[in-house]
Amino acid sequence: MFTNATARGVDPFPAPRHDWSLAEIIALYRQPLNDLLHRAQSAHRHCFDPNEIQLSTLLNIKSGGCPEDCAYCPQSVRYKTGVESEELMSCEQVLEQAQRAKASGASRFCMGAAWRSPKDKDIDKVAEMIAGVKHLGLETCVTLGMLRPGQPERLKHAGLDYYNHNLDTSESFYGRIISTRTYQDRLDTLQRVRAAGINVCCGGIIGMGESVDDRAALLQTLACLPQHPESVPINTLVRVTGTPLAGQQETDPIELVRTVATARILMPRAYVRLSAGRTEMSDATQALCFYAGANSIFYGEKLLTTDNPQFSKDQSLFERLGLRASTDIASGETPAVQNF
Ligand code: SAM
Ligand code: DTB
Ligand code: SF4
Repeated sequence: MFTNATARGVDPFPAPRHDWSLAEIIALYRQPLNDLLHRAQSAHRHCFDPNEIQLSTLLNIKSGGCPEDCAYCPQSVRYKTGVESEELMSCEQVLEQAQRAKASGASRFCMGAAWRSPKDKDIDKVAEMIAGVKHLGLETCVTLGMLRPGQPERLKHAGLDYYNHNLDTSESFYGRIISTRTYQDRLDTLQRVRAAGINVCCGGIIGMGESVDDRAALLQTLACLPQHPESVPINTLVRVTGTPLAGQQETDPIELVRTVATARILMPRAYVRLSAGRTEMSDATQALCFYAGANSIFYGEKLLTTDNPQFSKDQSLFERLGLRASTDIASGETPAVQNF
């Protein structure tokens, strides 16, 4: 006898929507946690293996000295955070780190640069790095700031799989965090990246003093893009001494779990990444985030300038939770060594 909803002709998982209202998202976010988690985990299981986590490794290829004023960021030249301004790394240095990431089991290698926007000669150098990383059989991702017309095409040509560019928060809270570029600037870069055929990695930060409505509005903007981002990083603010946000209150872990679960429901096919902030999170919080639908992490002992959990700590967490590293690589071979 057919009893489930699909068999009765009612698909419990209709095609992903792009028309969510703010009120609907707030209602999802605020519902009793068990109901929210159940719905998020059901959506997750419909689209993904619930025990598989995608591993991305980050490398800061150009550290510090950034002219922008993002209030959370230790790399802005405006704040005294102790982060030195460095030149762009050489291609050889980058490829050495990419080899290590591959040997550790990462499937994606993300290169970040503390730029407002890259110059054309920077694009040439980064293109060489992308081609080299791709040749190693890793997925490639870069985050270089705002891109001008024509630049995404050159990155795509070099073999770029993903471009990370975060909206960070809601449009209305945004002005409290950044004054040197507009929300629309960010949307324009995202649109150019998408038009060049590059996968979009776009998310935000929680714990900057924003309200639940701001978190819902950020998720609404992401979920109402013509195509959902393929990756959605959810960062928890890392409170770096010297930045204007250093004195923010600690983020309530339950709010993080709610944000992850809501992102999973709104963008069921996206990789939702539990991003910055994991060193300060308990194992239980991370486990709840994985249950809520997070299926990607930054793997490696450093983010850009701040610490990320030790390899051994993540390996033990994965073992205890019965999680595996995903070996899916959209564009190449699987990693040579699997640590999990
Ligand atoms: N400069 C480029 C840009 O802003 O697009 C690329 C690098 S930037 C550091 C990438 C992202 O890292 C930011 O958009 C923000 O979401 C995140 N981030 C930076 N500092 C952070 C912090 N202290 N805590 C959490 N996330 C942070
Ligand atoms: C993203 O969403 N988070 C990463 C990556 N994209 C580039 C960066 C987190 C940075 C945390 C602070 C730091 O280490 O400087
Ligand atoms: Fe610069 Fe990016 Fe940091 Fe903003 S987030 S200050 S643009 S490095």
